[in-house]
Amino acid sequence: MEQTFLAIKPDGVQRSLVGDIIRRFEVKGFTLVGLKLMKVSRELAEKHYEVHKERPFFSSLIEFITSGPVVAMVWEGDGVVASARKIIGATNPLDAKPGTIRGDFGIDVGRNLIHGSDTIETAQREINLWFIQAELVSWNPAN
Ligand code: IDP
Ligand code: MG
Repeated sequence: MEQTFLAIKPDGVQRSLVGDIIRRFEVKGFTLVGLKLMKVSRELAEKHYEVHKERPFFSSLIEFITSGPVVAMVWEGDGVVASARKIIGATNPLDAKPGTIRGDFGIDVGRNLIHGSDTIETAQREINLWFIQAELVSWNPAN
């Protein structure tokens, strides 16, 4: 079954949006299989954002993601990687459509509330980086 990695960033936690954000993926019909609140180490943050290490915003991105608690999650379902990206919205919240998480709650690209894996391959890499297998729960939703 297809899985994606999502992380509510420190701004989402600080602004008490955890419940609202999780709810959007639940009511859409995806299945939550991993969930933890954690303070992210610099090492994990740098590995997670490795592809951006030459970008000018890299150090501020690492500073921010390690600044407070993050809610790390794995969600499962057919097409979940691309669908979650649609639910999240464009990287810059000013470009994100109303109805998306970033479109509804943000105005700043450096405070865009949530991370979502961009491809199935990236999702597998990120799930393995953030979770150990024993932290993931395989279950069949009754509905
Ligand atoms: P994504 O989160 O929509 O996949 P990426 O291009 O992978 O966007 O960038 C990773 C994160 O880096 C973004 O979510 C955002 O927090 C930050 N970021 C991206 N572009 C900029 C920028 O131009 N200025 C500041 N931060 C940026
Ligand atoms: Mg990305």
